[in-house]
Amino acid sequence: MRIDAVTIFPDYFSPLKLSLLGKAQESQLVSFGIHDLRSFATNVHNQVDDTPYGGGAGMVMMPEIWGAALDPLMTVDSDLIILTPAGKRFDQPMAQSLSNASHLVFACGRYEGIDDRVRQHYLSQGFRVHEVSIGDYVLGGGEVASLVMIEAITRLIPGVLGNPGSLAEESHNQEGYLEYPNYTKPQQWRGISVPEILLSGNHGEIAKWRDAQAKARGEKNL
Ligand code: 6GU
Repeated sequence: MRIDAVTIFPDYFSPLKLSLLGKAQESQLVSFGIHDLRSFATNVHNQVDDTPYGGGAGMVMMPEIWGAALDPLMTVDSDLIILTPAGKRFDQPMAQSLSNASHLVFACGRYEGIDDRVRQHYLSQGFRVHEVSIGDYVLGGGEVASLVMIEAITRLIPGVLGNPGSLAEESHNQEGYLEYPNYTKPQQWRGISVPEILLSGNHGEIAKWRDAQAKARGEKNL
């Protein structure tokens, strides 16, 4: 998979070289391109935003500059993802679906967002365009949201996780129940014992116990 991101803060993406994402890149399962929106600015101040038509607080990112940055990236294989708190909420099914894409382009809005004609234009040209939010709170921009999405999506690409068994166990849980609590050595820590059932070797009973625990955890969060 190819992933491009357009941002006025390319440094936000330096964590892509770490850990799972760094390894995925080394093994050529994914490649990243980070593009500085400001390099497409045309006026002397390298301005990328302007005041909103209709008035109001904040600034809106200008469409010409986004067009200049996105045109060379978009192909028939591309999905354009526009990060905005007003977008559709990112979740595991969306991550699953986007993990089958061949090219993702993340447009990281700042300020009050990107002039809506950018979305309208690429949609009208037949591109797949998704406005996405990662949750009901407001961030300073789409960079951190892009990182969240990139990590969730990339780990679903076959070969990225060292142990594919961890993906199989997650899909067992797709009704929305969170994972059961986990334990490792030592068997006693600060007076707290590992639940007896996990030492029993009875895999059927262990699976039942874990399902019940996962359910109880899930209900706590509803
Ligand atoms: Cl994608 N952008 C911003 N600015 N805030 C957010 C968000 C995105 N998702 C949740 N909050």
